[in-house]
Amino acid sequence: MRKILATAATLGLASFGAIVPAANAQASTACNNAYAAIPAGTFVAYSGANCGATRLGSTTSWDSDWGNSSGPFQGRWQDTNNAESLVYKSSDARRVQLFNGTGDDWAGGHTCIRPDEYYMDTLEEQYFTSGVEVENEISSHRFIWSGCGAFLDS
Ligand SMILES: [Ca+2]
Ligand SMILES: [Ca+2]
Repeated sequence: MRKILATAATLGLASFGAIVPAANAQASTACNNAYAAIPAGTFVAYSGANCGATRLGSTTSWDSDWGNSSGPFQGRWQDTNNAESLVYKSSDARRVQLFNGTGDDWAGGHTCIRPDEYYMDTLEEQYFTSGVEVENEISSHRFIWSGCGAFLDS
């Protein structure tokens, strides 16, 4: 469903009402608008569900610690362990690998957002390979060309 909505957004909002369930219209519009607005290759995380609350970071690069004061995600908005929705406007076959922990050893529980997922309007009931729920638990990310132990599933 989310993939259909994202595709609809690229075609224009005129057709939106025909396929969006009323209860989800507002939430889906926010993530679709976010997807439409960002440059290709950009990954964005929000502190709230439905691409709401604070936009924690928007980047085409990696960050091995969302809680420190360097890179696209910093402690300013309490980025680490705060993301509840994501947008990824892929420009190639890379997926964004998301980690529960930090560090450039890129180890521990992780999952990925596929290049054709478009966005995740919630991270509830999504889990890292460690079994930890992804919602409010992402602390680092990078782009990878292949492999990943798990994928977010909308
Ligand atoms: Ca950082
Ligand atoms: Ca949050």
